[in-house]
Parts: sequence; structure tokens; C-alpha cells
Amino acid sequence: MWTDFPLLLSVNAGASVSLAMVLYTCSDGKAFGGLPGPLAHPCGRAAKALDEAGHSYELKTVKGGSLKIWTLPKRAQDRAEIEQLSGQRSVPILVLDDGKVLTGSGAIVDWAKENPPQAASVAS
Ligand SMILES: N[C@@H](CCC(=O)N[C@@H](CS)C(=O)NCC(=O)O)C(=O)O
Repeated sequence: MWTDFPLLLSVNAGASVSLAMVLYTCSDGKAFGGLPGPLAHPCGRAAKALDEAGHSYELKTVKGGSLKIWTLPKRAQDRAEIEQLSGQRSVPILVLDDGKVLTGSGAIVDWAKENPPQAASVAS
């Protein structure tokens, strides 16, 4: 039988939940990020910028890629998590400690340059 039972939530004011940053890339991961200019692979470019800035993060690779046309039939399935997180299917995306999502290598590279690890953890 259902009774009016108060929902008790225990909140520890001093506690903080720390989530690791997650970089999602295609299956090429960090590869080819150091190639010059337009030849650099977007996912590798994002990873390189984070590495050079000294950020630690979890790397998750997803299947598919616009040039890998044989993966097209499974694109929606392969990129479901990316779509849920960012509203589109392209990688790289970076999920910050606070849950904010950065989409695209340009945004990730800019963020890495502007937010050294210490500033990033103080701000969150
Ligand atoms: N302009 C984007 C391009 C990113 C891009 O081409 N990503 C590929 C993987 S390397 C991708 O996910 N393409 C979309 C798709 O496969 O659906 C950026 O610089 O981040």
C-alpha cells in the first residue's frame, strides 16, 4: 500500500562530483593530428591540442566516418551516443567535467588553448 512518505535526500555540502573529460573521436583516434594545416585529421588535431595543453581525459572512439561509406547504413546506430550528447553525428566532440559539450575540432582546440588544466579545474 502506498503511503505519503517523505522523500529524504541526503546532501553533503562539502562533497563534489568529479567527472572526467571525455573526447569522442572516430576510429582513427589520435592519429594524423600532427599533419600540417588542412591535412591534419580533425579528431587527432583535437587530441593533440588537449595533450599539448596537459589535459587528462578519457578517449572514446566511435565507428563510422563520412569517408567510410560502407559504414553509412549503420551510421545512426554507430553515432547514437554522439547525437544524444551533441545533437549531431560528427566527431570530435569533447564532454567537459561539468557536462558541457564542445563540438568540432576548432572549438576543442580553442578551448584547450584558452583553458589550461589548472584554470579548467578551478573554473568547474
Ligand atoms: N569540421 C569538422 C569535421 C569533422 C569530421 O570530418 N569528422 C568525421 C570523422 S573524422 C565525422 O565524424 N564525419 C561525420 C560522420 O561520419 O557522420 C571538425 O573539424 O571537427
